[in-house]
Amino acid sequence: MNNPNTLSDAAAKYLALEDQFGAHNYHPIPVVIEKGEGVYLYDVDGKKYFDFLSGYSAVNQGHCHPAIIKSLQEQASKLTLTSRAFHNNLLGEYEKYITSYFGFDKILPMNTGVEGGETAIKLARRWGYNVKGIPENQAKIIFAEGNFWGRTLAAISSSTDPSSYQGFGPYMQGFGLVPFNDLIALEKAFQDNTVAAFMVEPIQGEAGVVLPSEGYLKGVRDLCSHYNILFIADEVQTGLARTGKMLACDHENVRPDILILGKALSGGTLPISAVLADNEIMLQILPGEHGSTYGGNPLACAVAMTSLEVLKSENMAENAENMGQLFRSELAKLQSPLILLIRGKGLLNAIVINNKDPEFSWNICLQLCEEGLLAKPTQGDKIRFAPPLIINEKQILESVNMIDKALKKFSV
Ligand code: IF1
Repeated sequence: MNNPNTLSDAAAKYLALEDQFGAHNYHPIPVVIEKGEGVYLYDVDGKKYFDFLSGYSAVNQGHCHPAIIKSLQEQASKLTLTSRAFHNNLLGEYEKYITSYFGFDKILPMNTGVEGGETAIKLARRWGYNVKGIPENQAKIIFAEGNFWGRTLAAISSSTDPSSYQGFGPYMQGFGLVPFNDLIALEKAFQDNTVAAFMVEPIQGEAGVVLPSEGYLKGVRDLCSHYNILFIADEVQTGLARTGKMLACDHENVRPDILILGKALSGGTLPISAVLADNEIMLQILPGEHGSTYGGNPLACAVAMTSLEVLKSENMAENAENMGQLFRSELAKLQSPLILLIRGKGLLNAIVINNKDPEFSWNICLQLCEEGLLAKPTQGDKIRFAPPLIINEKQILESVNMIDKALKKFSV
């Protein structure tokens, strides 16, 4: 029932409401979800689906994880927001918890991923002026082509995707670009001594789950250290066990100077992001110079601690690694002529479809929806497969079976 023409009356009513009263800034799969539990979603007609998007990796812990919901409910009935004008009894505890969890001196709590990116860049600029000695207003931040870190004016100013930036100028100054996965170009860009930082996703998500060559992150770390440039890792999508390690940087045992986290920091319940760094960087921002009404609110602190705790106590990184390997090998066994390429790490995966027409991948996703699996195309000919990290072997096999059935409805 997922062809828009055959939607149930109930579903059609919700689509019409959004169409009439909401901005048209998204193009969702025509399915209306009303309930989530673990790896499953349920639509308004009661149909059950595997969620292979996980709220763009915000729901790593699974929908409505009982421990996270318990924390949310308990804290919500006690205290939710004080603003940072006053102290609250959970902020310090959370700050201690998350800094020791990731091994940094300090955290700056924010809400959305993009605010985490903005915060990281402000920190890097300040560090550039105060510590590195870059002349005022000259600091540069380098990004990788194909980057995605959100929708603010700064974020789109670094974007190489016209659908992100076109028609929204003028853009932020002081940004530079290098190709992703190119250490030679990076070293060349680093010859400029006004460069304060290089900000990069360890695996490019929006670009279509693009993995760098092995050794790239280590190379980035070495170049940054050598040229006294900060390494900012945007782990908003790749972090928190998604790729089979707590951080994607852990695959190469590298530690960024600034770490940005978001999404799954709340298990899909609230917008919670965090920027982690050591004192030399973090203490460059003084009282009154940065913040957010909701950043570090007690509800977020309680929820984030539990969200982090269950990642470890339920071995979600390990499960992501194992289930990811199983998923990719089972997909490969299908030997589908429609699949040009299978790539990914842990449970952040994508297939490249053997047909460049975006309509083709879209139709495959509609068919997947029909079979009972929710996924979305990206960059036209790629489909991302990123289920919650609690998925088990039986469910992986079932979902690959659904993918097989859907693909068999199409020919190259
Ligand atoms: C949308 C993709 C995912 C991110 C990285 C920062 C942010 C994001 C690496 C900003 C956000 C999103 C936002 C979402 C689509 C999406 C996405 F399709 F673009 F690639 F996750 F899969 N850094 N990613 O991926 O975080 O401010 O949104 O909390 O609809 O725009 P945010």
